[in-house]
Amino acid sequence: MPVKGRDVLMRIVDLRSDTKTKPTPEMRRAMFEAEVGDDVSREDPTVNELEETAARMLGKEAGLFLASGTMGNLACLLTHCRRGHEIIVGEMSHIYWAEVASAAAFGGIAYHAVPNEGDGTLDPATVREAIRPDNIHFPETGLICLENTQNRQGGVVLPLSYLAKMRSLADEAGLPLHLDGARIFNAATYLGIPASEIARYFDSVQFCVSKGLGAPVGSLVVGTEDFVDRARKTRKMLGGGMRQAGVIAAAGLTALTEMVDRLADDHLNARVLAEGLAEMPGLEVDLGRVQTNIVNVVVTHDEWTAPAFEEAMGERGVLFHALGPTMVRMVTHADVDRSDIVYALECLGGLLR
Ligand code: TLP
Repeated sequence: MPVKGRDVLMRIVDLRSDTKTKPTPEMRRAMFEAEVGDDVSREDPTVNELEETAARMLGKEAGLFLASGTMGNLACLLTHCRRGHEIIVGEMSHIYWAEVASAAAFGGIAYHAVPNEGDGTLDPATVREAIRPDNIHFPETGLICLENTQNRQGGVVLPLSYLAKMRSLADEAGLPLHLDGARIFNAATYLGIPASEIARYFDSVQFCVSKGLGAPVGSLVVGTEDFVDRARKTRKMLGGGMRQAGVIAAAGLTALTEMVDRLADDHLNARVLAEGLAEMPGLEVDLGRVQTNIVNVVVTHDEWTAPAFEEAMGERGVLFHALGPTMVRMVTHADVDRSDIVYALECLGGLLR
């Protein structure tokens, strides 16, 4: 994608996030033509269709359209829990790291963070220990949260056998299980199964249409009819009731019907990128962890820290983020094709040589 740089036309390869995807021409057409109504009173046919489609694809009774993944997760947490509850989350999870402690701020809910293993899982024994026994001094555990794919850990996918184990653990403890499935369709693509095969282990799932699926806005929450009815009320309480939202839901519908199958291309591009990076001096990539569209790269180069590397490459039009002093993250998506990957590798190689 060439854009006007300071004084020349500069090619930009934007690997900062799959949230950077722009709506496709099909999405814009669908948005233009969308039938709309007042969604607060459930009169928007396009929102209704999106919510039904999401529920069907994830094998749940009902769906709810929200403004963002953050709002989707928060609506679920507030619906499952009450003030004084504690939720068990991975210390690398997006809910814990990057959602502004919203469940604490708005719901009086405490986070009980447990370590993520290298493969993104939470050790079941550690989770079992984190569940509070009945004791007058202790808060009550209200929910266990997992994330799939696991963003901060390079988009790794949780195995189905692990999900089954965590389901039994939650059932034994009488606790609900929530999935931050912002990228559940990437996980399903990697496993070669429908997303419903992942969602079946969870009471509630939040997923985003605004990431790899390319829609400009929105997330969905799916679960039982009763849960989603209550989450709808929570969304209203958060100020998230929308009116003629069919205009944006139309793009979400296009995302679900036309953009899921192409995620495999992003995964292939991520692999090509990762293999190229792994050969460069001063960069390390754990290729076994490159399963979906995210590549975490450890910068071991003598002359470069991750932030300096980010800045220098940014000036050359290859954009990505440093996750700390030694780690950068690159994300492939619908607006990055194979030639962009080849170009990015050339630029990166040029800088490190
Ligand atoms: N992730 C974004 C932001 O953190 C910048 C990204 O670029 O990866 N769950 C997971 C696993 C996510 O990765 C994200 C967003 C969210 C929830 C929140 O979604 P939004 O941004 O729609 O609130």
